[in-house]
Amino acid sequence: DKKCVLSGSWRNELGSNMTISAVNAEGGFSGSYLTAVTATNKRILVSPLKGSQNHKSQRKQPTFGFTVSWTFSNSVTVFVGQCFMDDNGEEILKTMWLLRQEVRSPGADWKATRVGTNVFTRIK
Ligand code: B9F
Repeated sequence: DKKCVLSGSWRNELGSNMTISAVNAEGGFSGSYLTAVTATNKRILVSPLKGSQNHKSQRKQPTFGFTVSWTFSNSVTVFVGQCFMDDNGEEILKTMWLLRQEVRSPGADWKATRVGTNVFTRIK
């Protein structure tokens, strides 16, 4: 039975690209993320990501999480998701994310977090 493997290159429905390194024995991985979108006119740069996969008994469809620390802004996005084998035998990552923006004061906290979903497919 084919297992869903996180390492490799992926693209989401926005056109963002990420590359994930090999997953180590502890489930840890790193990689890089190039977002296709930004809500400001900042110049987009490649940003590093760090994450971990739940490794208990080498699941076929593992859960994982990773953080992208944006190099071109004072914000971070955390993703959580699961690596699935779809009906065509293709790997697909279903994720949800929280984007935390830097704000000036606690009173602005209410508007500091965005939420969404992204679906990634492997770049071949
Ligand atoms: O647009 C974000 C940003 C942070 C501070 C100024 C600009 C950084 C890029 C986030 C990319 C998101 C989407 N790309 C993707 O692939 S991460 C989740 C989505 N999936 C202005 C203030 C806060 C946001 C915009 Fe900004």
